[in-house]
Amino acid sequence: MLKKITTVASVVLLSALTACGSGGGGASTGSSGDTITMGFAQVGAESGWRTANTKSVQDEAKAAGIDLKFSDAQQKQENQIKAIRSYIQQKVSVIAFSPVVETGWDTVLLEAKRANIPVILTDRSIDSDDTSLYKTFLGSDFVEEGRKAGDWMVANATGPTNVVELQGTTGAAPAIDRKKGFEEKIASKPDIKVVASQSGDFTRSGGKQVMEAFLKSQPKIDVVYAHNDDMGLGAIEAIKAAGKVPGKDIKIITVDAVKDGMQALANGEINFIVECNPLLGKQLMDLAKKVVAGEDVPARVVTEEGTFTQEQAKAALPTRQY
Ligand code: GYE
Repeated sequence: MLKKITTVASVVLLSALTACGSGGGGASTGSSGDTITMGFAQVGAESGWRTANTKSVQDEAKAAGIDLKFSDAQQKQENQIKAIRSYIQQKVSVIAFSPVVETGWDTVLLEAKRANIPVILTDRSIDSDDTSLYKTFLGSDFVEEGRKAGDWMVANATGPTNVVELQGTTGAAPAIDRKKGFEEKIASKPDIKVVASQSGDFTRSGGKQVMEAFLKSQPKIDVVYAHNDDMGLGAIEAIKAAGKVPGKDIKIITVDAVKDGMQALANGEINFIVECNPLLGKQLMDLAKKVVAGEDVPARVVTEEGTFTQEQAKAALPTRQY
């Protein structure tokens, strides 16, 4: 601890020197004293999950006394990179972000590393060989979520089953991994076929649009596997508009278990939801405090989550937080 403070103090001194005597002021770095400043580069506001996640981060930062600088990248990597660069310039104590896609982060994260600003990945991970670019990754096991969806499919398929898949954002960890886990589980059942698979970008309108196209191009659809509730809810609209009954004529599996999804599940329009917990704020702030204090943190923190059937959704809804 003491050693860390000394290291950080010399960094502050160094940056003060390189600032060419620009006359005091300076950002509140965790190092300069009490307040930890966190720069948080959020993906966007694409889904109910994201809204709940943002609220959790904002509420818990406040509760922890952490000064939060928050940006919304509108699902664009370039915006997230810009936000991270600006946090580096502002000399925040810690940067946390949820990478919109998996690849292409090494350069900007190296800049953060050189500036001695620790980075925490939250919700989504990156695909990089250099694990020294971040301190920890807090979030769900998306492959496992895909497996849970696949298990339900295998257990509930009766005869030949045509599945259409609504993928999340192209290149995003949850889209890649939820696809992978599902495919792994249905591989043993040649009767279950994914006949079409396309990205709906994790949004309701995206899910609706892609489902409309699937309904036109696919002669027989038995099941929709949507990588999140919002796209599943969009698909429900498309299915109804095509004169079919969601949950009966076409079964629906989704991931997230946010309120609107759970309501549709309880109403019988969705058949199964795999839970993905967006309430990461508390754990994130705890990790941030440790990282800024130079304490060791586990390289990976996995969130605990379950699954919901229609009956379980009815029971859980009244006390659901998000
Ligand atoms: O499932 C989806 C959101 O990264 C886990 O992003 C998150 C996913 C979530 O848009 O609804």
